[in-house]
Amino acid sequence: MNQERLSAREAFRKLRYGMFVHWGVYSLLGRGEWVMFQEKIPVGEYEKLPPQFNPVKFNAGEWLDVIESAGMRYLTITSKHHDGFCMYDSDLTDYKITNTPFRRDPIEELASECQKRGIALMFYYSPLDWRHPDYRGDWAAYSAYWKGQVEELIRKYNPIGIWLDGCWEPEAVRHDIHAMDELWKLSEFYAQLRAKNPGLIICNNHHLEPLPEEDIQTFEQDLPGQNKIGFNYTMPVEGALGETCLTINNNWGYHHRDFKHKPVEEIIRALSFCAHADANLLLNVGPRSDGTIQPEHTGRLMAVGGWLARNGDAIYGTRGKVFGETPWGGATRSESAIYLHVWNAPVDGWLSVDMPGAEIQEVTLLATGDSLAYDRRESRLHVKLPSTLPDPANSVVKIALK
Ligand code: H79
Repeated sequence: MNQERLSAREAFRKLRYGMFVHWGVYSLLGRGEWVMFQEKIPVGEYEKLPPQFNPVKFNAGEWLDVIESAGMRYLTITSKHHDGFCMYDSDLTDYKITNTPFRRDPIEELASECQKRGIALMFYYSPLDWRHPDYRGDWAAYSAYWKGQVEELIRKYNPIGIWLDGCWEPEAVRHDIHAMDELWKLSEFYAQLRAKNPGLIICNNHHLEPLPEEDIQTFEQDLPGQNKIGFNYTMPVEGALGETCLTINNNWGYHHRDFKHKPVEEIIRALSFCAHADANLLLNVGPRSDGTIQPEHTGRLMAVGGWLARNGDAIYGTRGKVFGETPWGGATRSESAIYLHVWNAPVDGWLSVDMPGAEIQEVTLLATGDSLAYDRRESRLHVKLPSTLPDPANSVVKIALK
């Protein structure tokens, strides 16, 4: 693996927590990003949406304010979803946001704001396309189209990487990474991208084992290794960056009747579980058609940001896979400390972990800095928790090492 790619992967892993944004003309209908498919809306009907799209309240600076106060370190946004509509100023199609009444290019505005603030930017791009006539016709022409768009996105907006979604068609390639690679010519394309951008991060949400040229293994609506919903076909593999993507309610794109917003506590648990499993969390919001993020979501994001302001040392830049399962929680580590993430405090107040060898300097509660009593017996470390913990979602114990 080339040096640029190695350092880019290290840098991506250190970010640990990002915002996923699903935003497109489907937000006008407010029934999720699959509305065209689910409600069998004909292309001609769906095409009436772009002329109504005018998100006058969109403000890239305000989105970045939310990202920063949420403690998120990167943004992955839909440049084109399965409906085929481009949210950026593409030279390869007229079906794009700069041809709506809005006229502006929000991707360009976000890219420049991210650059200003040091927030990394990735693009979601769907190679699957429900509208492009060549998709079910001239495969060579369609391949040139989608690959040209991905190259264009990289050239124009300089993202750290690309997040592809939807190479699972046709059914025959869905469970077979080699057949998928053969039909979509993925490996060949990745090599072309890397020839120009050696440090590009490549992600494909196919739910199969990552190809050698892919950097990220995704877990969609799933914590790493849990496979609760049945379409993340692989267990976490060595040598890939892990990334879980979750919706903040039950939809990716804006849904006006989805009130199942995840509690703050659940988001904190998901984030710390991912870090414990050595994976990133990409948490999604679906902004409304006026360009704003709903307050039910910004409020929750701020609260998680508050927890991160106190406990970020146990998340950013850490590595996971420190211990196996414990009854009380998980763990992460940095060069000089091990962090115990307490999700279910033991009733007797004693945490117990394997700690052979390591010389301990001090054991504290990360959020308050209060010292904790501990006891070492053989290769085990026992830490006494206080009777009231600083945070019901996750109180972190910091074991500073010598
Ligand atoms: O962009 C988001 C989803 O739209 C996309 N990936 C994430 C990041 C995605 N496309 N397909 N899938 C995920 C899996 C397929 C789910 C489906 Fe369904 C079940 C398609 C039809 C039935 C979900 C439920 C969508 C429509 C109904």
